[in-house]
Amino acid sequence: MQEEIQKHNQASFTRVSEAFDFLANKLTKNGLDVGNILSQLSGFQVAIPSWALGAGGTRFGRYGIGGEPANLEDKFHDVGLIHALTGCAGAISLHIPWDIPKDTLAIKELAAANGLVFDAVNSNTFQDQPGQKLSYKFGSLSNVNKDIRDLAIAHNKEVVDIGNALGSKSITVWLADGSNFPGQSNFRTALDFTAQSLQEIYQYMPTDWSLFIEYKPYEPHFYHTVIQDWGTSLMLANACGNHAFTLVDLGHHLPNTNIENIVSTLIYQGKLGGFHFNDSKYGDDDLTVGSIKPYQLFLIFNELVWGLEHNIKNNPAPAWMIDASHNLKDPIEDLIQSLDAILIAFVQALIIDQKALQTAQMNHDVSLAQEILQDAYRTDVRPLIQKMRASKNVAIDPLKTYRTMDIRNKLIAKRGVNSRATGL
Ligand SMILES: [Mn+2]
Repeated sequence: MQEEIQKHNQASFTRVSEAFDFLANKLTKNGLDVGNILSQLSGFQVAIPSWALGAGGTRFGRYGIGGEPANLEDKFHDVGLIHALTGCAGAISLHIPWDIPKDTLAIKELAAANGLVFDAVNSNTFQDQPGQKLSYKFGSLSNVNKDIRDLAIAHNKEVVDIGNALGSKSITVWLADGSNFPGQSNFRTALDFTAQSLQEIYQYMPTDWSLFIEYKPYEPHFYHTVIQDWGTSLMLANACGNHAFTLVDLGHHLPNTNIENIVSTLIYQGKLGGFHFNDSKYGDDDLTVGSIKPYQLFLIFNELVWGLEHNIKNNPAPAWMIDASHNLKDPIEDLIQSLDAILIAFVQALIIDQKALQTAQMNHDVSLAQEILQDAYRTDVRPLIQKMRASKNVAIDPLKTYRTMDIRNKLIAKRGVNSRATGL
């Protein structure tokens, strides 16, 4: 694999070198430390969730892509492949129970062989499992029935145990709990039960673990959601303790929400635990990162970079993950495009002239402040990413290499055209 990637890189070395030198020269003149930017880029790793390697579905249907990974081993292979191509997908995030490892030791070895570590594990109380006696239909951690709450808590504890055996250090809880009709649920009771249930899960975690609480304004329920927004998540995290954090999923906001402002506020409180990347036009569309609102992504990265550089409350390094659904594209191509978009926004944020921006802000120079941000945003930073990739011996142009190597057809030949990813 490595050798073949190198073969494809050969043709691009001169082009990359020239473009990089030109850009690096310009950035250095602007007072930027290009070596530092390259090393930050090189260290940036985004987790791929185990459910992202197959074709996604809509409420109306699902179309397979062919050669999908039908078991956990194949999923590791695919994430390992993306990591070998891009150099920035060095972690996998498991969904339980869709992807319960049968042999922990073997799975750990498989991860290591693919250069992967285990990111946050994800629990699932948004659907009933085969043979489950009590149902989550009317809620899980928030349910009025204590036996159902206990079942959901026990599941989360089991997910912690599985993650712990693998070397994971965090659990992400996303609750589908809510109601569809006024009067169906008592808001406060549901919230109170949720707080108690989360605290029980939190107490169970090893002390070096983190709990990430994900919020979402609506869907699957359409009248009320128990953990509807970042404020509710933050409140619940604070009620748990120091190792509980809010997780921001880009698609989990009402249209036009200022997500960069939320990110800034959470880092200010040291409570931004994790981040789920995707993009959307209307709701939780789960589209390719950067495909619809790349400027918003850049503005979010501006807050992330600045906030973590001025980290007054010691916000830990957030867990980055792509949480998207691939309904039309080859999932591997979609993930490569998402990783590219994330790296581009990250570098663009790194090259913002922060000193000049601060001066403009102090002088109430609104026009100049906008110019400074947009100057960074309009810079083609891809030569920096290509240079980083060339020096890491991964693909300079991952998507092109993936296609030239004809990997999807090879996967189809190996796994079959009807092979379907588990989960979803
Ligand atoms: Mn998510």
